[in-house]
Amino acid sequence: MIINRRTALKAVALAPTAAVLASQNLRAQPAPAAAAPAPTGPHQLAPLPYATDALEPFIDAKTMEIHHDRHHAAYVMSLNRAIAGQPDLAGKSAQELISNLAAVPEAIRTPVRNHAGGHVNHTLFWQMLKRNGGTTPSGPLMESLVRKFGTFDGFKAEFTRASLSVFGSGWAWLSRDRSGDVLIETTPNQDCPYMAGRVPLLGIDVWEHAYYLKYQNKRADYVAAFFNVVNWDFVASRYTKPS
Ligand code: MN3
Repeated sequence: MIINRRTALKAVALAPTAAVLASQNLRAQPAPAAAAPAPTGPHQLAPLPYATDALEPFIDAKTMEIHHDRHHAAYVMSLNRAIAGQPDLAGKSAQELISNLAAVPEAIRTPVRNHAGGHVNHTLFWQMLKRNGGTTPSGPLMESLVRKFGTFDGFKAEFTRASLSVFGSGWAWLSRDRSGDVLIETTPNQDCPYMAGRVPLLGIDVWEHAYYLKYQNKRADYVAAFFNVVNWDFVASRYTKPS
């Protein structure tokens, strides 16, 4: 067979490349839903306590929408899936589950750790933020911060350093230990200070999904912006609450 240019082009057209096949496969996938289906199980996703654009320009609306409606929703759904068929666990809150992981059967301990941790962390995170936040705390929390870090700016610098030090995905926290002292710590993945018997007061999510759309690789800019939307009344109230 004589192959002229036309038949060669035709042959190419009839034999799609792997890349073309892959892109057709991608197109055949159903588009991801804007929001995960309602969870079936004891754990529920509460709505954001404010509009998705409430924290603009510091945290953008699209990031908040995806972060809450998809990421947080997925933690709730996966937690319900993990504890399905475990009637002993169904009555426990996510906080109770992560505060005593030893009581969770070993076969599901890792998914419970990850997804109950993600549920608790994000439920707190939304409440730790608000429109026109920022400023400084007052009362006993402020006294503790000054005692520990010298000044409020000293605390901010230390918290920022911790946030930037997280390698990979995780969180930085201001926590309260059993003696009532404040401390700054970081956790990997969706681990939470509750897992170590401490009370999380303020946390910053430094997973890339929390800031990449607006800040890309500039995590330091995201951390600096975060301080403009901290709900210090909520954080201070956690410092004085019993548990
Ligand atoms: Mn997150």
